[in-house]
Amino acid sequence: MDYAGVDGRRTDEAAAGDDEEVVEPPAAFSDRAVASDPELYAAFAEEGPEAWRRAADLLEWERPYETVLDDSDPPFYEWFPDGRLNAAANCVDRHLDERRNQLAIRWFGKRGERRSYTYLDLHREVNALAAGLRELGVEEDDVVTLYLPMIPELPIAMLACARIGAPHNVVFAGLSAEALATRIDAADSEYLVTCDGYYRREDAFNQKSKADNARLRADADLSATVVVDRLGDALDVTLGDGEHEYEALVDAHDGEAVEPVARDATDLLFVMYTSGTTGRPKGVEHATGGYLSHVAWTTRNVLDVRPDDTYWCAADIGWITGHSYGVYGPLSVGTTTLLYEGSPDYPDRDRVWDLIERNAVSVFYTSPTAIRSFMKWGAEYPEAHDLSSIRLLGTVGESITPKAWRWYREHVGGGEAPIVDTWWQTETGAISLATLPGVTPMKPGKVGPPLPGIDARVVDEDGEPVDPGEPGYLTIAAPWPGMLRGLREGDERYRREYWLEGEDGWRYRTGDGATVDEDGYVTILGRVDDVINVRTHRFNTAELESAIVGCDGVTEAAVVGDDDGRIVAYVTTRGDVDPDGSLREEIGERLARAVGDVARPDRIVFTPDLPKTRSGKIMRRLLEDIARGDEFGDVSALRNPEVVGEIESTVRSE
Ligand code: 6R9
Repeated sequence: MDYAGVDGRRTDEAAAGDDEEVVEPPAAFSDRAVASDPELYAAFAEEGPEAWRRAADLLEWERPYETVLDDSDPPFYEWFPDGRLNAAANCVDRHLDERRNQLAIRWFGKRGERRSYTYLDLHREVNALAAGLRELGVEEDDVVTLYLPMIPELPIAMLACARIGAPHNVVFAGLSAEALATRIDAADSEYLVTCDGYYRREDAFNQKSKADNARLRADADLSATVVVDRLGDALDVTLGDGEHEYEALVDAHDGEAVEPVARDATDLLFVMYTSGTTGRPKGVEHATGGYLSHVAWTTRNVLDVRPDDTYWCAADIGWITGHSYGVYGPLSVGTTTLLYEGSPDYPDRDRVWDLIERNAVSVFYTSPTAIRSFMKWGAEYPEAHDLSSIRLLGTVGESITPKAWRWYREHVGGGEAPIVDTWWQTETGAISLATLPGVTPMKPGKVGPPLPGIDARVVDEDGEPVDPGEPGYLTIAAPWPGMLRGLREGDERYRREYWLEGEDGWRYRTGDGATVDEDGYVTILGRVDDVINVRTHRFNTAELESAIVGCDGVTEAAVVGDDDGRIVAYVTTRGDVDPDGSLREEIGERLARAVGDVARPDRIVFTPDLPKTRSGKIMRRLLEDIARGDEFGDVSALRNPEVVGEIESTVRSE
């Protein structure tokens, strides 16, 4: 099989922890859980793709689907292909009869501001903006780029696009002008929604000037830009030709009704750029029907969310977790979702717990990176608050250690709440591996078995299942509804990037290494390709490294992530360059420009050479172990084993 190597060391470490602890779902939870039937696993296994009707039937279809899956042309699968629906109508309109005055979105801004939208408010503003976008020329299938921080206008703009059948292309607000320009061009997008700026702690930060720079760089001519006034007088932003004030646009169309456009289930709902195995980000395309079905089903059955919950997914909407579980999941099931613009430690380190208490949040979904910070700050912060409203906790983005798992349960979950460790990817669209919290026992540190209907397998180089405890590649052997429908870069790239044809059919490659235990519980070992996950952001190493190598005097670079979600860059320079000069700063600046502030390395280690295999491949795994302070194996087979000790002592001494 066409994989990079998996190494077994991590497995031994995982096995060395007392990960055999099995935690039963608490009876008080199971009794009321959305998913309470252990037969669900068997039902999905027996029924095959048809079983996913359960998910699709959570939605309202404009034209009911008859076919569940068209798999006549693998790996191009079509879910519910003859059905028609509108995603925004499913997230907004259909809740109006029962709960028009229930809160849909409760927003907390960085300056302590609050704004709340009932489903009726949301309906009104989504309609007005949809009408406004139409007036500016947006038609069905036009891609609209959204470059906004965590303010209500972001989900509203997503839904307004969905309403008129215009796929959105959300670009994380912290990405640079250059990254935005690349994504506008790659998505052939002629429309942009952005804002004047936003607050970073106390300072007003100019987002519009980044958007202006992107506009200058992009090949595409933007037909129209809509600008949200986030900062009022704090920033003086003047609008030029083709630029429109969001508030004026919405006011002008207030009260108008825009009929939701019925989309084929296979029509594009959105594109999301993410890092792949090569330097340029790739545009993952999600189809309307399959994506929304899978997201709604998992929001209910894995996150156990119901309309009367107050639910909080702390992920930024600029990434897939925020799309699926910050917007489409919660709104499709008709719950109240919290949207938080600020940072978890501002004004103080109890901000998250304060928000949970204030809003009686019942389901909280975050990342291990965040949990590690909470642990570091100390249990006194959650303990100072009444968190008894919490019924379920979730985690996503990377492996959680048994220690962090226990801390999270003890100090946030009151020692009682089940935790769902959810594995999935931008490409899978929705949660794919996790326990069903009311049914499946938990094992701290292991994500759990594949969800019902997800045929995930850990296999060796030949595609054969590995023995329990042996490392292998995580693959998915049958299509699932939330799967990407393709890549913006075309069918060939899609096939090459993700699919392998074996004797028993097509296999989706996740790019993750994993082990599986006797009970079918999967432990994720990390990526086996050149992708790193840091602070819940996903980067391609080549993308970052090529930016560093662009600095004058740098000869080579290798980028890894450490245990605390920090970016560590190992850099070699030309002999005549003084690494203690301005180079450190320059590297940070260049990464911020090329990718965004999120990509600034936390640590730069200058070294005379990088450890390489005999074939010249940089040993990133080894560098990662050094950054994490982990033990590493025998290095004698390297071309230059002598550099390892030197790098290690530099890292330790800093
Ligand atoms: C949703 C999201 C995907 C990669 C994935 C894997 C890692 C996600 C995980 C996990 C261990 C979990 N990952 N969930 N690793 N345990 N519960 O994060 O999407 O940004 O595309 O990243 O994240 O390596 O392949 P995305």
